[in-house]
Amino acid sequence: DKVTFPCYRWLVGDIKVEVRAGTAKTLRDESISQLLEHRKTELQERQKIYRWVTWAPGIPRCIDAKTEADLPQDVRFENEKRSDFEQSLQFALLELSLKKLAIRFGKSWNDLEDFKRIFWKLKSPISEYCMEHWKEDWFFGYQCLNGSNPRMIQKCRKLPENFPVTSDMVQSSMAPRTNLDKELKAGNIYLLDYAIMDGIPTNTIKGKPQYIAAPLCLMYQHPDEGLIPVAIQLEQTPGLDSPIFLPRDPPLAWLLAKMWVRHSEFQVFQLLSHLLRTHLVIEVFCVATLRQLPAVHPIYKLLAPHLRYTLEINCRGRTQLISSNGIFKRVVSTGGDGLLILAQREYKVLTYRSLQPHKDFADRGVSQLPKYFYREYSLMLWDAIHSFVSGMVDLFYQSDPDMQEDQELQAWIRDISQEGFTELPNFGLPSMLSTREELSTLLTVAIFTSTAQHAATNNGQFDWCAWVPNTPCTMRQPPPTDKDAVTMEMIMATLPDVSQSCVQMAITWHLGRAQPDAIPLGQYTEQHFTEGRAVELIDGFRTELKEIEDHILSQNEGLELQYLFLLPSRIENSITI
Ligand code: OYP
Repeated sequence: DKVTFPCYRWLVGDIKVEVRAGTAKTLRDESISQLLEHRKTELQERQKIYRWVTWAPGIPRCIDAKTEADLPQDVRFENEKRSDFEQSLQFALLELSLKKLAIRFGKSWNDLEDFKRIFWKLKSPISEYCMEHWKEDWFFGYQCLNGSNPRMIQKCRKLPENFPVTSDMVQSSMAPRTNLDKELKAGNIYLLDYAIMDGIPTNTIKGKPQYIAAPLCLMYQHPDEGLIPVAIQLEQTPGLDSPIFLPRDPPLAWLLAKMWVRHSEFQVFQLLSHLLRTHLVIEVFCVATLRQLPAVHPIYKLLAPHLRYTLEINCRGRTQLISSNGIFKRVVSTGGDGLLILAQREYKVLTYRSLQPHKDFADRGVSQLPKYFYREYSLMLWDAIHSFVSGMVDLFYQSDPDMQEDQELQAWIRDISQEGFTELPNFGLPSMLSTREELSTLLTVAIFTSTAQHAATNNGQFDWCAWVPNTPCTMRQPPPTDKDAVTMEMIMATLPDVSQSCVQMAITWHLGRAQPDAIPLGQYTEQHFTEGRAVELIDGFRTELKEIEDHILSQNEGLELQYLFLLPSRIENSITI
């Protein structure tokens, strides 16, 4: 009898050796008692080394490891990745300390133009474009659709009660022969609402308080100008101290109001869209998969490539980025208690639905917005991943009962919903899988989030944040209350100082740049599957990705501002940074 072997991996010195002979098997396919035994011990071993821990209450649980050094070798960075990560960070930080010195011994820091003096060497075509155009209203609108946080904008059918914009206020922004009421009815009005920022405690940096606002911003889909902001209120409670800023106000007042919106955007983008909704969500899948699925299990084989390096980067994030003396504490307004409270608020309202792009766009009412490249491409990618994953699921489970009976799989989903996403009664993910379609959707969420969604949020961060006034990480003065009193002096006193700006540039460069050892979406370098039909499905998936690649490239040809963050060849197969 031919015996098929489970996956073996071991270390020779520092080198990981893998042998993946054998076909994928669910529990019921396993007939040899020795191999059944092996499956059991493998899981027992893994559950001993991969344990859940509550790093902080009210956010997803994560891997029990104080630092990355506590992680088993199997899930650590390989040497090349580690030295590159550490060197790139050193390089960026050194670069910027030189800049700081240059400025300290140079002229003073008193005009927006001065930001140019730290804007050398580390730059990119989009960040330079941003420096030229960041003041323009259409560019502000463009970033709501195709910037780093393309999930904030929502349809506005009725003005919120706490945002008393009148028709008169915005009339001069409207196209001829229309008004706010008509446009609300026509579905051309949208909203950015940062209510979640309201009352978040602020950081104190070198003894100086930092400031946070909770803006509302009304957007209009103008027939000629595209999506533009038409009114901004910086606090949730209207009143004399929180005027509604308009494009026809003194230019510096309107500009500062937009900067305040973009400052909220920095926080929501980095902590909620990026950290919580990609890194931390995927970590739950990492831990559950390692604990509950043996390496021969088809779902383990399917997911493993999409979970590579995520535990280590998240450990590094917890110790160096969001820890009590990390980067956030040192330079960001939400550093300290703020970031956790913000993440907890978002976690409370996090839904499984919102991780599924078709549903998310429908719920936000943004399906009609033109030139929403993020929407178009992410739907294509979702569909391609979903059809690939469904093929795989149908290959290994002939029927729904077949899947229901897989005890390992059911333990896996229980681990995800009960151990990972704890304290989340309204998340909407069942703790038992009944149909193959439910399984395919769940796997598509995991793969889409660890690939496309992470690329869309992570990869543009340098492009959109390097020109600091466009997306400031902190604000050093309170929001303006008097439109006529806004001066350049006040703007410079509000924006991040030289050293905060330098750190923002260094870290976003470090995280946003292309990774040297990246494995692109759909490229499976370790051959987990050997079955003919599985290999065919992988090939089919790659062909679809190639078509999406060509489509995106041809659609972007000649565009002044290209949207290439979702180009399949630039999407990594897992969250590694
Ligand atoms: C880990 O010590 C990560 O310099 C980034 O974290 C940077 C370091 C370590 C090194 C920090 C050091 C990655 C995982 C993650 C995540 C998502 C959130 C990213 C937020 C980036 C914020 C940039 C802040 C600029 C001021």
